[in-house]
Amino acid sequence: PRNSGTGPPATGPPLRDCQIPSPLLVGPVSVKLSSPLSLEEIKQRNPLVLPGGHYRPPDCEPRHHTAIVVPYRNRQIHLRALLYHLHPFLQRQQIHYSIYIVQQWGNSTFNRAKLLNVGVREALRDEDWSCIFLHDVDLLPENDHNTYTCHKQFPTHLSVAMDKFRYRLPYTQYFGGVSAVTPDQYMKMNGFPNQYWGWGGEDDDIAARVRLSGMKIMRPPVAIGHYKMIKHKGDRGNEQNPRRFDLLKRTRLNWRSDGLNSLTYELLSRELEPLYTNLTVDIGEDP
Ligand code: UDH
Ligand code: NGS
Repeated sequence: PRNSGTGPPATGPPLRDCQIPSPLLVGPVSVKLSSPLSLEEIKQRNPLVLPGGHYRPPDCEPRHHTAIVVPYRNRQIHLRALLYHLHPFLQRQQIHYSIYIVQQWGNSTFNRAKLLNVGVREALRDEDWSCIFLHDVDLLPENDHNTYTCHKQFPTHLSVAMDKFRYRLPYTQYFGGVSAVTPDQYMKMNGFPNQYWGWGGEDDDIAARVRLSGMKIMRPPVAIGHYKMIKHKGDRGNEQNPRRFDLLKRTRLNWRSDGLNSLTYELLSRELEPLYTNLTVDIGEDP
């Protein structure tokens, strides 16, 4: 297998385990949004990141193995801002990680949750990740004590205090933005719905699946779950989904049959870019 694995590097003496918490953490960071650097410049600032956006702490054995999955189409500027912030952020946390950009091919209506399903499946073909992050491209974490690791038992919602919601949850069940699952938790909830084409509701469906599969949602304290959202208008091809309320009424009936076990797609390409793995995928269209 391609698996470079969760074990120590093949050569050299064994490393000591990374410390908890990481001594490199700085706490709150100020997030600059204007004119992100070029990909080339970001690469230069992150010399230890390997092709595909892969990183492993050089001088200790990481305790965490996290895949970051980003649903994506046509958000170049946001992507650069995310990579600029996230690479140093994750390196300060001394995590072994990779960043996967799951790009929806074509012009059919955007489907965030289905892209996330694809990302999870493809990431797990690479490595035995212990944690999978589901990360919107326009959200930048503002405090590195918000660790990008998973809770053993339950899914986690990380973006609990976004600037656009005046640094608090918009509503208790909100699960949008940035969340995380272990492969086991993901399987238990049968992944995410494939049927939400367009904006809205898919995150509420995912939150409902967590509950329906007998789990609950973990969250960091509001004081550290701070995120800045890069402001933007709604995207062409991601108009509000008029069916989202009807779909949400049926989550209880549908979650066992729609999800990971009904996922179909065609992977068109898989490229190891200097700062991320680029998956381009045909996920079909709203029937
Ligand atoms: N995304 C893309 N490209 C698109 C659409 C969505 O990459 O064309 C991804 C991206 O990762 C984004 C995520 O899907 O962060 C969620 O989409 P969003 O940013 O549109 O959703 P959000 O709720 O913002 O964060 C909505 C702003 C417009 C609201 C219009 C409906 N009231
Ligand atoms: C809810 C949506 C969620 C969305 C949240 C925040 O109403 O998908 O608003 O939206 N649920 C439904 O539409 C059923 S936001 O303020 O970010 O545009 O995430």
